Amino acid sequence: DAAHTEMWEKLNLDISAHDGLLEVLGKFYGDIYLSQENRLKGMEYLDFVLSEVHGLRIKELQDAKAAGKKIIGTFCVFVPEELTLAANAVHVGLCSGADAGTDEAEKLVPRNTCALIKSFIGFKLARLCPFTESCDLVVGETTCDGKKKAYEAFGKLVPMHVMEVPQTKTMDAKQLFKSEVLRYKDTLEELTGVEITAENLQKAISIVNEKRRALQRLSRLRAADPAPISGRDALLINQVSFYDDPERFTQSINTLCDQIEERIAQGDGVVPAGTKRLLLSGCPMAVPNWKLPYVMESSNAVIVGEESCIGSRNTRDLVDESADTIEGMIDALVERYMKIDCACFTPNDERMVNVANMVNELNADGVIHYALSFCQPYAHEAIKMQEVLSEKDIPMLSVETGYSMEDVEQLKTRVEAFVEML
Ligand code: BJ8
Repeated sequence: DAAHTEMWEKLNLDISAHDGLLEVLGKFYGDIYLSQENRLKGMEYLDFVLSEVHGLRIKELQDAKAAGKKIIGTFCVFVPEELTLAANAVHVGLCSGADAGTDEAEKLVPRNTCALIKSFIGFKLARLCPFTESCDLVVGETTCDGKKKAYEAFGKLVPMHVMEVPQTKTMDAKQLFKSEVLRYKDTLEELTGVEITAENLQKAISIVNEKRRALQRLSRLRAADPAPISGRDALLINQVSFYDDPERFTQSINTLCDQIEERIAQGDGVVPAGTKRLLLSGCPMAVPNWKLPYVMESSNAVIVGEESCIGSRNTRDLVDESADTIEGMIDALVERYMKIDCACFTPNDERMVNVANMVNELNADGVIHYALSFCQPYAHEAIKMQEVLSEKDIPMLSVETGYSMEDVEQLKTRVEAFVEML
């Protein structure tokens, strides 16, 4: 509507390109989401949030800014949301799940860079993302080579802070990460003028833990057969968890989980009992990267878990809440964040253990490993995971793909053949 357009103009978006994006997104969402049968009533909240993701949610961010709050954008689950919230700032994940401005982006990063990186650069250069344009600070991190080098170019386009994330989990590495957590705390305090205290940090830790608890509850409920919720919907929930207001989000997910419990008690599901169950494992899937989940769930299978940063890798571990001093809380944050089993670490054996555990807990019949094309860390781990899982007789299919729709048919043929042999 007119008020939204005015807001987008103020954010200096390219209005006609942005209109085009929303149209494509709306159509894509209709085909992949709204066409599903037996959807839970509680998903209406998610449909609403998604339909207003560039509208009402951006309005909320603008209102927050007008009230003096700062907006922090992130690309990785290593950036502690707890500190952002403690500094009374808003923490949002910047999506990067669609091709946009690719030609321009390829002037700043090599062509053989993963689609996620090209996407956040392309969205910025094409002036398409109201979240990026709303940010007072974007926080990057030294995870994969692609991202850390891309931030050198991206940092010329937006105000940036880059956290050094270590590549191993030794005591020294933890110490390094702790100093980076403290440096991020200082940066936030300077930006917001808010001092991070034991009191506001404790509250923030509890808010984020509650969000993770609600998502853990959702994950556990997906062990039921028939599957009570589609993988697409569960992915959407995890995606929305990165930009919705955390307390409102937690409440709506708990309401949705109540509905799921009722459904399970009645023996109902989104698919018939006995439908083949798949675990999706690998790179994060940012909005609107729904291609592979859609292909999987149109191949006589249902996704029962996402081993990904937009999924269990972000929700599995909670921050210990027993500390009552700021030092103790910072240590608890460091402990928790250094458990993340990102493929950028070496070694990263715990990820293999976590995937096998998820297969068991969720009664999955097989794993589809997903690496974005040109993503070195996850492509390496695909090979390792194939080995580890085959020793346990867990079937796995390794998929490498980007955001384009060109390979949908080919993917479908491979996924169908995999499901058939389960
Ligand atoms: S903690 S997974 S969010 S780094 S797909 S940009 S790895 S080349 S996203 Fe990640 Fe943090 Fe790790 Fe999670 Fe590089 Fe691969 Fe691209 Fe990737």
